[in-house]
Amino acid sequence: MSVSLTYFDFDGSRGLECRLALTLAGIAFDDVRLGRAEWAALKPTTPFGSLPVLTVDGASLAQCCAILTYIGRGHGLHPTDPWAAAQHEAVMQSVEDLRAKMPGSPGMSDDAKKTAREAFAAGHLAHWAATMERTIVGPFLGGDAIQVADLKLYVILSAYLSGAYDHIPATVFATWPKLLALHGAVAAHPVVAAYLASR
Ligand SMILES: N[C@@H](CCC(=O)N[C@@H](CS)C(=O)NCC(=O)O)C(=O)O
Repeated sequence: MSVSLTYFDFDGSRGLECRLALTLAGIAFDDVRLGRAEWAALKPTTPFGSLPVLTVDGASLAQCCAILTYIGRGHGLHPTDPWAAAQHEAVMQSVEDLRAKMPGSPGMSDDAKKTAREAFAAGHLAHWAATMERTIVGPFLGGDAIQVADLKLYVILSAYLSGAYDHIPATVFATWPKLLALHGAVAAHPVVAAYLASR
C-alpha cells in the first residue's frame, strides 16, 4: 500500500493531527510538505481545495476529521461502538468549530482583535472547555486507550498552551485539570513523544 499525507511544511494544526495518527497507527507514509507556490499549483486538483489530503494507492481523501476517522477505524484508534464513535467525531468537529470561530481576520486592528479574542475566550472557548472537562473520561477522551480524537485535542490544546494566539493567555485552560491531563498523557505516549522529538 502506498500512502502519502500532503500538507504545508508546518508541524502543527490539521497536518500534525494526521501525521500523528499515521505514525501511531504504524502506517509508513510519504510526508509531502508543500510551500505556498507548490500549493497554488496543486490546489485546483485537490478534492475541496484544502489540505491535508491523504492519498492511498493513488486515491485522495480530504477533510482532516474524515482522514483521522479513516485511520482510526482501521487501526484500533477509534471506538467500535457507533454511539461512542459518534461522540468522538462530535469532539473532533468541535475542534474544527474552535478553529473557525477564532476571531482575527487579516486586516483587523489589534484593538479589535483583542476585544474579539477576549470575548471568545470568556464565551465560546470557556463553554467548550467546560463541556470537554465533563466529557473526558481520563486520562484520554474515552478512558485508558489513546484514540485519534485525543491527537486532535492534543494539537489544538498545544496551540493554546504555547501562547500562539495573541490576547488569549497560555493559562486559559489552567482551571480544567482533565483537559491538561489529556494533553500531558498524549505528549507522554511513547510513539507520540518519539515522533515529536524527531521533529
Ligand atoms: N475543513 C477542512 C479545512 C482545511 C483547511 O482549511 N486547511 C487549510 C490549512 S490548515 C488550507 O488548506 N489552507 C489553504 C487554502 O485554503 O488555500 C479540513 O478539515 O480539512
